[in-house]
Amino acid sequence: LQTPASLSITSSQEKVSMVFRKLPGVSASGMGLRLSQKFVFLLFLSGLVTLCFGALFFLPDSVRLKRIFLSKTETQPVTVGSGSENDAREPLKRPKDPEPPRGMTPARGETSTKLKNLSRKPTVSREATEERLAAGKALEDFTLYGKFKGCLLKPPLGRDSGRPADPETNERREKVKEMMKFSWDNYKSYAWGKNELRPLTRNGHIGNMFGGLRGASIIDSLDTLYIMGLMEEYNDAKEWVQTSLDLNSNGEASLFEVNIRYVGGLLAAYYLTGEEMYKSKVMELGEKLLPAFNTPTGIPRGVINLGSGTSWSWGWASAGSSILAEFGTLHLEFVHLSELSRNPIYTEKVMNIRKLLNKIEKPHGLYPNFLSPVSGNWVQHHVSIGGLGDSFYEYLIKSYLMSDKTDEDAKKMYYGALEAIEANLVQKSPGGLTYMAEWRGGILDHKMGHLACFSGGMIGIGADDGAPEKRQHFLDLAAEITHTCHESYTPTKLGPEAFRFDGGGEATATRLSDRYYILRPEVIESYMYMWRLTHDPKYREWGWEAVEALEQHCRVESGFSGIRDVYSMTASHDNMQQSFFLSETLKYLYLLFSDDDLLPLEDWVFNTEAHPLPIIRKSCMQDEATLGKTVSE
Ligand code: DMJ
Repeated sequence: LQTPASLSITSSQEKVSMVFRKLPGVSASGMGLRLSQKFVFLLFLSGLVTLCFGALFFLPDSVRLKRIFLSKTETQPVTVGSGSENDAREPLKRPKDPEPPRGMTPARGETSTKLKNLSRKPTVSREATEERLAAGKALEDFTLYGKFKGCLLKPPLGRDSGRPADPETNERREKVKEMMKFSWDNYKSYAWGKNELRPLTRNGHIGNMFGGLRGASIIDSLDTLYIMGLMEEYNDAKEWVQTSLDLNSNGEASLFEVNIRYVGGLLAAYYLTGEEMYKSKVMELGEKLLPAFNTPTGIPRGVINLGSGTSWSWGWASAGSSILAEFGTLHLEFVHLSELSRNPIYTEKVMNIRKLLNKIEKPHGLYPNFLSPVSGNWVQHHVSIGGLGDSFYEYLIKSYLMSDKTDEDAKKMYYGALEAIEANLVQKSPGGLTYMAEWRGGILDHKMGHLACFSGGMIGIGADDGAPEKRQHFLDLAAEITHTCHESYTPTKLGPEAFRFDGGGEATATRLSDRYYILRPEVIESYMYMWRLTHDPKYREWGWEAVEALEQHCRVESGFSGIRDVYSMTASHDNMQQSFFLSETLKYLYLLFSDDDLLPLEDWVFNTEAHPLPIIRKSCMQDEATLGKTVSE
């Protein structure tokens, strides 16, 4: 059987023999044989040459043969510039790595990113130029961070990370560290990347406060893990921020919550570690918050869509108003955003709020909780040192302290507000307890929220800068408020959400709906400040009571949970481990049992979520000599 292919071969062989038949003296078959031998030989030779040439590429650059056969550009050292012949022959020298400013060591055994970047080899391509620019920026960042470090009076972590000499105190501190590790490990096992852990159902909670941002517990824990020396856990947290914190969310966020937890948490992580990654993340986030200020008065609204920038007021806030504790709790973080970005816009935004509040008439010198972002007028006359008002007052005194005591307006506003509070809100109960009532258009509501218990610490840290004749009085007032809040912690030794001083009650929750405790920090926060200010051992004892109570009533198999009734010895858990438990409650307890040189108050202020921000020493930062300065570790 003949296939069409075999037919075609036969026909071409016939064509060749027809050609060879025309050459005289050579038989067609003999001539074809010799030609095909030559052809095979030539093929072999050319293959050999190709192989040898190819092999040249595998020789080391120093072999002469290689330099002869291969072009110069591939083997010569890279050169830059159009200088003299001599210059051209010089291999490009690596720019000398800048010496780290004295006193600036990479964070806790890590090589910081900026140092790694600075030591990378440059090339002459476009990438090289970009790399050089990046290196220049890294150097600038490095310098900025070095300057900030040089302006601290003391090392942030103290002589020995705040380890107390007294063995019992140290044991207590270790216990708090164990509680942090336990909370963190369970969050990591069951809720990694979500906002909070639900410890009973062992899953994660996302909620709707952060506009689609995730990992609130991670961001809130960064600095706590770091100061406790839980480095493995800190590194997991850092890696998550680096690889998984997605700021391109498109949801509705509380401007206040995102600011105090995310902006505050990232800023603190940057200042403690010098990791540029935190800085660039917080810059990106800060920009997304700016559209909230686009209102007729510049007073931001409470809710912002992080994607579109559209903002609006909370549905529950009367007549589309903004909340004092929300727009009044941006100052510390925004001033630091301006510091780091060298862009004044953030400071301008919060200064504008300050200006309006300063100008507007205040009933009896008090600041009501609701203000219209459109008209700039108060909407209701409800005044409270607790929820809706609280951290506005806190940020006044802390703005003054954070400015290295140069922000005189903040100081004036703070002491003015405190005077009005004392005149109108501060009360003594029949049993002799000092408390802060709430004020509704002149009528007092004799109730104090757990949130208002932060005010013991606030009045304490501001005591020393008040008028000389008032200093002792302020310190006494701070101690009295803290004492009242401690009194509310009974019988479980945990405190209710709100307690009253009327109807025969003394710091007692009379309504069932006020009896819950959601792992809040405020009372413990005041213990910490009062300990630092007075060293009265009772504050450490009270803190230890709280640790034991948390262990007994809030610790469950897979984390810590809030409870529904602080008056019941059989706990009913709310199944939520709040992120502020990791950021604030456990941090303040840890600081309470540490030496005062861990995050010393001479250098740091804590934002309202307990994230430490450094005091800005403007004149020191501008001083050329600062970079070489150091504080002894
Ligand atoms: C925290 O998020 C902050 O302290 C805020 O200022 C008020 N409430 C919680 C903790 O209770």
